[in-house]
Amino acid sequence: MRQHRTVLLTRLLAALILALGAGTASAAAAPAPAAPAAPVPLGRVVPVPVSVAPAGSPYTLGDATVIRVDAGSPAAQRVGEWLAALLRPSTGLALPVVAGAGTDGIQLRLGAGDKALGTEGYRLVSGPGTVAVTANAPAGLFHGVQTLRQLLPPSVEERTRQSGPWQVAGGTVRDFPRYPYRGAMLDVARHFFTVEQVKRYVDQLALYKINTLHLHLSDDQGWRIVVDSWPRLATYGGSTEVGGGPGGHFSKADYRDIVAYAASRHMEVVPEIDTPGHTTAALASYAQLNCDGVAPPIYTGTQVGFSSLCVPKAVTYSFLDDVLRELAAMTPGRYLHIGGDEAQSTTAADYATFMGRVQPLVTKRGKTVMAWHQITEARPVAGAVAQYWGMGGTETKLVAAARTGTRVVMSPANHAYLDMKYKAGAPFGTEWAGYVEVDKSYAWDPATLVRQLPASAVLGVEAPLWSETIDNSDEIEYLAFPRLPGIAEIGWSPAATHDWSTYRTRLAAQGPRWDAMGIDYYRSPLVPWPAG
Ligand code: IFG
Repeated sequence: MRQHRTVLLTRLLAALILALGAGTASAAAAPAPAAPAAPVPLGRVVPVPVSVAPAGSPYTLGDATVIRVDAGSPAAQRVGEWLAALLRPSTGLALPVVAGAGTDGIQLRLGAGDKALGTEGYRLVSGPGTVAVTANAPAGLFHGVQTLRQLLPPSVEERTRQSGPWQVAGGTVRDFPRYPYRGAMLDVARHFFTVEQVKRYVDQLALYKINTLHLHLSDDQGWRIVVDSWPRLATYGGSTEVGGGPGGHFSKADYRDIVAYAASRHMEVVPEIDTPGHTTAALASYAQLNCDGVAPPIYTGTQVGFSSLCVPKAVTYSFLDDVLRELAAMTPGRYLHIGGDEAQSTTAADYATFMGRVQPLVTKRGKTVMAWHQITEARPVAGAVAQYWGMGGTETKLVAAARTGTRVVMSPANHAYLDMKYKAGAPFGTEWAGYVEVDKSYAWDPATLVRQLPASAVLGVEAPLWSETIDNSDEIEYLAFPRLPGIAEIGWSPAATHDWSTYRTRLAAQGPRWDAMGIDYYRSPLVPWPAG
């Protein structure tokens, strides 16, 4: 009996659902008009701006939109052309770049009359008739344009025609960086990366207002830059890499190409020749550089700390003088990085002697010494920059050096090393500094990371990507995204804005943009990525 009643009830329920379904079906016949996609909210930008004041209606790009730049500023013109090249394919709009007056369209204006913006800050004002980016210098225009880019739909990153509307939310953004040095390092020594692969990474860094590209050009496994006075460094020292692959090297023209490309994205290149350790590729290229006069084979493994230039030999310093002379001549940037890390095969006394003799080879050419923070075991010259790669806590020698003028770039290995695995078993990366999921890479403050370090000594931040375990762009992108944007935010945005719970939603909104850019990112389960 129960069975029978159940069947009846089920049938009745089914009939009821059908009837209702039919009812709603008729209602669905007249679908509500699709609401126009709301523009990206003004504050949904990475790095988060200093101040955001939503107001009024959005600016809508259209056929008549012109990109207006100040007359007489080639640099502003180049920012306009860069923006036009980004927007034309996806919007299908002409977007002519016009020098001169005009108060409509997309305006890129210098002379912001707001000193607090510095050279990299900007103001963006968006409303129905115009969206205007104003800055004190072209770099500020370029960074303001990255914000404008992020306020447009992610589909603007596509290289084929997309449907709009192309709107920029109404209101005002006022923005400028917390730190002047916001860097990313690419290790082209363990595995070699081509000029094109470096340029692709530069373009991805520019979206997050990174302004410094540090290239790790030499190590035990490879020497990656031509030095005319020591030609075997590149031809032999660059002939392999971790795992024994073909390696490679940059010609001087390649290096100049990278420097110019980075500069066009308002990024300064910092070249690193790691010394006195991490030098097997050089020692293998020239027997006379070795204390015993015997050249070792180039190393294709991943151990560290076993090599050293020969500190007592005079040839070591004429070698480095030649290398640093040629490097300085093709580096418009302020810094030459001389490494200094993991010199476990150099005695402390020799290390101090070595650093005392090598730093002047940098400063006499008008360049600033940069080195890993172990240089504070020796005596950094005045104005030197120590790059901190510890894990926070107490660093007495670093603090002492900072108190006498050494500035510090923060690259804590347990937060900012992009070659740390996300989690156990993840592909690519290493784990000596622990696993670093995206929340951990965001969870630090450069001003308080090292106890007693004067906050005023912190020049900025840098995210190193060591390449023992990667050798192509997809793998760079898997490790760099989604962690790099958070480190860029730590370098740019006010400390008061630092909050994982709000950051993670802004980060999630970057996912569709990376999809459109073809960035092969790690979809961390900690981020509420949009569906679809
Ligand atoms: N430490 C070494 C790097 C690289 C890295 C990998 C520094 C300064 C471990 N030195 O980091 O050469 O091997 O995570």
